Parts: sequence; structure tokens; C-alpha cells
Amino acid sequence: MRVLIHIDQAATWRDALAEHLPDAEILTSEAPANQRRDIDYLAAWKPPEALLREQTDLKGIINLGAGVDALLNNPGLPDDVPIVKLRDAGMAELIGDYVRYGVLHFQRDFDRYRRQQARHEWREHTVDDKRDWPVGVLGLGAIGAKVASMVAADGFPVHGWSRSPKQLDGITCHHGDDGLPELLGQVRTLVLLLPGTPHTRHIINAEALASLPEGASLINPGRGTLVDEAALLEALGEGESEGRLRGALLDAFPAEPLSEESPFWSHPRVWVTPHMAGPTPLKDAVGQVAELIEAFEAGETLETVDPGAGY
Ligand code: OXD
Repeated sequence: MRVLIHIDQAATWRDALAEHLPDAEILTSEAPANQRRDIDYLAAWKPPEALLREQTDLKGIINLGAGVDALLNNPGLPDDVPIVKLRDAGMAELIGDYVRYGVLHFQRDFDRYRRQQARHEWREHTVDDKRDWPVGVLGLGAIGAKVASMVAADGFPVHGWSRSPKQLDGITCHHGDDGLPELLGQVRTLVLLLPGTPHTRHIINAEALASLPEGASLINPGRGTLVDEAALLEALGEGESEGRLRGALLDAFPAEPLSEESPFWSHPRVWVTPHMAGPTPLKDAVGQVAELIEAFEAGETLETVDPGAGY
């Protein structure tokens, strides 16, 4: 069996995967083109179009990340090859930590203190009780559900939203078109963890932002396409004094890297991070990749990506 890996530091992934699959021949995408032939499985994160096109006999593709939007939008993707994606593999906990940091950042006024420090201003704000700080999580897949439970374990009331009904312990779940404004109307921090699909594009538009309570904050470790950036800038307003939207912690943008001209870089109430909330942890992920390949080989029925749904 031949496996091709395409990801940053692919050689490290290759060596780690070889320990799980000692009988497989594992190559990285840096191998010469004449060796990248007769590949059975491609394990990849954002593979180039040409790499996908040169593989004609794939039995399966393993997406080395949670979101499959980049892969599904790749014109080189063959139609008939099943795709599986990593399920959590340690990413959810990392994203959960990022979100917990973000929630505390706003709830404990670190955003305000940062601006005050620049002005050498010593002024304490009254702490809003966590119990009065509802957090909304849009997207309750493997990652969203874990993140919601981590924030709830910190003592915040958590509301979750998904397209179809879900039940999660300790989370107030909302769903469907009616459930979204219901959630938006009551959360002080909104967290976006939906997949990037044509259905979720600009789900956070001017109307959604206007439904949030005055002074709400936004955390987006999900996908940049979820947010209408012009509407977000409008809701934030300009300058230091807090607009309808108090601030935003943004890790994902429609085009990455974020362009140098983006107004988000210098907005005083926006924190930009370079899509670092949930890197794929190699150790857990490699074990999962090996299990998925073994399951493919054993002819097991796998939960594959539905290209129509986009996840
Ligand atoms: C992912 C990501 O989808 O890092 O895994 O964005």
C-alpha cells in the first residue's frame, strides 16, 4: 500500500505514520514526480491542484484538518474518491483554549485595560459575573460541542446552535432558521465554529450582528467566510470608543494570509491571530490517519465527507 502525505513538515508526519503502518510505503509530496505514482491514499492539508490531478488511482483521501472547504473547492479534486476528515484529534481542545482565552479577554475587560495602558490610565472596571455572560457557539460538530462544553465548565451559560436539532449536556441548544436569532439575541460573546459552506457564507451579516445585544463581542476561530467583513467593520465602528460591537478576536479570514491593507490589522478593538487556534496535533492525528487507512483497507463503512453539504 502506498500513502502520500502533503502538509507542512510532511517528513515528520511520514516518519510518525510509518510507526503505525510498518508495511506501508509512505512518501511525502516532495518526493520526485516519478515516485509519486500508484498512490492508494493521499493524506493532505490543502494539497495543490496539480498534486491532486496527478493521482489517478486513489482509494481514499484523508483531510488532515477539520474543515474540508479548501479541499472541496480545489478544482483538481477527483469526483469519485471518498474523503474522510480528522475528527477532533486534539484540535478541539486547542480551539477550546483559544475561545476560553477570548471569552475571558472580554469578560474580564483585558481589551479595555490594554487600551487604558496605552494611555497610562489606572481605572478598574466592575467585573460582570460569569453567570450573567452567556456565550453562544455556532456549530455543534465534534469541535463546537467540545468547545461549548469547555466554556460551560468554566461557569459561563452556553447556548449552542446547529442546523438540525442537537442535545448536549449543560448547553442550551437552538437549531434551524428560527433558533439563530433566538440565540443571537441573548449572547454577550459569539463564537463561530461552523464549517465554511455555501449555506454558512455570511451567516454573520448585518442583520445577525444587529440581533446581538449592545456591546457583544465576537470570536471567530472557524472560517472567514462565515462573516460579512464589511458588516462587521460597520458594527464595530471606528476608533477606541466601543461601538455596538465591543470587539472581535479573529483567527480566520476569507483570504489568508490577511492582506496587509486589511483594516482589521489596525482596528483598536480587533485582535488578529494567524489561523493558529487549532493546529492539527501530529501525535493524535497520525494515529487517526492510520486507523482510517486500515478501515479503508478492511472495507469498513466510514463516515465520509458529503461534498454537497460541504462537511
Ligand atoms: C482546520 C483548520 O480545518 O485548521 O483544521 O482550519
